[in-house]
Amino acid sequence: MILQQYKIVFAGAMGAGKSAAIKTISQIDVLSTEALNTDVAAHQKNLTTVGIDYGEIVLEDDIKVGLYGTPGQERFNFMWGVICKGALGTILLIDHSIDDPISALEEYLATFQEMSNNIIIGITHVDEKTTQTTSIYRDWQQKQSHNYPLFFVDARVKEDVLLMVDALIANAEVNFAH
Ligand SMILES: Nc1nc2c(ncn2[C@@H]2O[C@H](COP(=O)(O)OP(=O)(O)OP(=O)(O)O)[C@@H](O)[C@H]2O)c(=O)[nH]1
Ligand SMILES: [Mg+2]
Repeated sequence: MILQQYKIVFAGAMGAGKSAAIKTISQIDVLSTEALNTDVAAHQKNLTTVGIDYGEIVLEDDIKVGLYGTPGQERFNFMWGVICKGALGTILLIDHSIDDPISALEEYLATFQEMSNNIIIGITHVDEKTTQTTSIYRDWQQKQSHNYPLFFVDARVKEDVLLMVDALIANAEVNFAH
């Protein structure tokens, strides 16, 4: 029997791995809205999400989780608020291999803080970058008044994505249960 149903949002910039993360853990065929990428200046990849990705996973205790992926491109930012409505929280994915991941993190965090008070940060593509150290995130966290849980993950790895989903649900249970 399905006892509870949650909605979780995957957010973050183009190519961070939102669609990949949903495909990695979804137990149903993902409903995706990927189209040919015409913005190669922003990212080289072939496909980009232009609507909503949707997947589902049933966790222990029969908790059914709807997985919603946002389109990363700024031109679709009008959709972000709509997708976040009623969500348990947001998993914000940041691509470590881009030029200035801290600026991207700050920008996306500022935007999604307006729509969600339960946020988990996932730093992706860590395996790709050798020149930039991951200690930039620890330094950044030390300057913040509010510390969001932050994980180094690979969106293609099931355990990594599930770790973030579990953290988001645990966070909601601890902070927003009353
Ligand atoms: N090497 C590496 N590749 C990754 C990692 N995470 C995701 N990827 C790959 O990076 C690409 C990310 O693409 P998407 O999942 O389409 O990115 P997205 O965030 O949905 O992007 P938009 O829909 O364009 O906003 C995919 O090819 C993934 O397989 C990672 O940690 N390391
Ligand atoms: Mg996508």
